Amino acid sequence: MIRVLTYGTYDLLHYGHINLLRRARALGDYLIVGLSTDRFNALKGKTAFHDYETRKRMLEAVRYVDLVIPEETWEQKLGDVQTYKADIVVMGSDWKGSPRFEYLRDYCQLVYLDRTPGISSSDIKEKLHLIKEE
Ligand code: C2G
Repeated sequence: MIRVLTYGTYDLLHYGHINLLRRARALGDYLIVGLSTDRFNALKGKTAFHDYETRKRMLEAVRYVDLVIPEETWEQKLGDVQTYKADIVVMGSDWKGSPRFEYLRDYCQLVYLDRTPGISSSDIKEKLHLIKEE
């Protein structure tokens, strides 16, 4: 049983997120998502449109996701790898080489998957705002 772990805010769930989750799950047999809490988003300088509970419920409805856990700090990742016996940590390529993840190489496999171009939660928010104004 290969267990895969990934992290994110997953706000306004879109096909870029789904592409990541599908490919991450395909690397193993079980996918855990560390979902950024609203407090942690504030730490990341992000304000999600949907709150944690809503984002969690939406993620849990995705066929590729087996378990959603809260991501509350940057530092919890090694503990999560050990607690959930993750064999692989997967992130989108925008995180490639980040010290926030690179140290995990001593404890598990670390895989960066290409981001899906042309879509992001912030773009969606911007475009929705423009439509509202028309
Ligand atoms: N992603 C992607 N393609 C996009 C948008 C996002 O592959 N067009 C990926 C990101 O690279 C990330 C995941 O989808 O792996 C979730 O994206 P975000 O919710 O934006 O996550 P982020 O804010 O980068 O949070 O501790 C790590 C952070 O919690 C990651």
